[in-house]
Amino acid sequence: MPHYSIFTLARNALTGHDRWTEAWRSPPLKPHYDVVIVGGGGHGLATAYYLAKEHGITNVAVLEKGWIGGGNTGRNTTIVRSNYLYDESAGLYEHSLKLWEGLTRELNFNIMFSQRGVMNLAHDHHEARDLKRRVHANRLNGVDSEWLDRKAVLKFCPVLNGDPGIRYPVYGATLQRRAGVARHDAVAWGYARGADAAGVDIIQNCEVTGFTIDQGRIAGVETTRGVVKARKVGVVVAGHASVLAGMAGIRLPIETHPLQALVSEPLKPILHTVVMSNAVHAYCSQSDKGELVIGAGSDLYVSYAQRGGFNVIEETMTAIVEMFPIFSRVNMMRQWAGIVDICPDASPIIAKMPVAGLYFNCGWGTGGFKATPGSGHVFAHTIARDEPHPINAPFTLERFSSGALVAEHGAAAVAH
Ligand code: FAD
Ligand code: PYC
Repeated sequence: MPHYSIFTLARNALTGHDRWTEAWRSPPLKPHYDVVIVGGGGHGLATAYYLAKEHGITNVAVLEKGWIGGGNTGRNTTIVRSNYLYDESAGLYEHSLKLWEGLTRELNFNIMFSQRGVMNLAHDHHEARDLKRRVHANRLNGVDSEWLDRKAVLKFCPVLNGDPGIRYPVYGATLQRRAGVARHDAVAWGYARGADAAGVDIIQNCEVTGFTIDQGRIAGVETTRGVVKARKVGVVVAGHASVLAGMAGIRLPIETHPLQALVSEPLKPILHTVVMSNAVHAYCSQSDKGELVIGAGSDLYVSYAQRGGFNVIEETMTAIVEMFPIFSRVNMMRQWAGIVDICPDASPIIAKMPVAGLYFNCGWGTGGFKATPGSGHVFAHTIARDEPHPINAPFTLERFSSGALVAEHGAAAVAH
């Protein structure tokens, strides 16, 4: 029995991190699986979990080139909301939000889901009109959404700068009260533990380097640990989808950009909600550890560097200090970037590919964390039944030739 310090026990109790995450080691790789999932982020692990739980498919391997949850799942700012404009997106993200609401109980793992509300600020009349339109669209889709005028915004979040003379004064905001934040790595660990318990093999340090395709049908994957045969392969590798698709001879309409975030030193509780602003390209919340979690706009250039440009952070901090002058003397502790896959319509692809038995789930861009449970749920359905779930049916690859886009750019409320 290993010895645990009081600090470890306290952290485990607070974060849901338990002995499983410390004691667990990758099992040996088998030569053949019914399904191989490439990518051990939250989406890949959730897919494996639902394949086992909802479809009884347990001869499954999740192959991860690094460590589970070490990609965008462990690098994001954890905002969970479903206030998207279009019916297709509202259906997808609301499905996910409903799963979030029961996830700690479902996984018996504290994912620290905190429905503290997400506000999207409007700084002028035009933004207000746009955001009000979204409130109405959300309500028509059964998604909770409210419009707050300037006075109500400042009452709800008094640390915001209420000075009407600043560059971007607060004009009003939308508020989704059921939205909030969760603990990012706990989501990966919770799904991993659930999948592992159902018999799924989770293999870390195993990079997929190619696909075996036999007469137009997937037959397996090539990896840094040898060839693995599989009847079906699901690929969920945020930031690297076009690289993997290229290995199968498929061209995806995706661009890859760094997206940055940073956290401050821990503070006593000061910000009880999530505040986002499209216009100033910044957003902020406070983690349960007390750190301010601050996100930036995405870097404009295409890159795979998990670092990002300094100019973006400078602009973000200028915006944050203007929005919250009270934070102007807080020290920033850590900064990083993740690599996000962006589709031209800012919506994901969750679909069958032209190679039989091959499925891709990608293109979540800057907003896929919130989708983790819903994405895994519908992707498992798509793989198990070889046809989309009604919720992901619109999110095809063909929409880029048919024109049936789900154009969420600007409507997704993200400051990128
Ligand atoms: P990942 O967690 O990246 O998992 C993919 C995995 O695939 C990685 O672990 C990687 O190592 C692995 N992989 C890659 N290539 C291979 C290979 N060849 N073989 C095997 N494995 C491979 N979304 C929100 O909803 N809310 C937010 O607040 C938010 N904030 C963000 C802030 C930042 C700074 C960033 C970078 C992203 C943010 N996102 C947010 C987006 C969100 O993080 C992602 O959309 C989501 O986490 C993607 O999850 P995933 O499981 O698909 O990807
Ligand atoms: O989709 O809400 C979001 C988001 C916030 C920060 C990055 N993405």
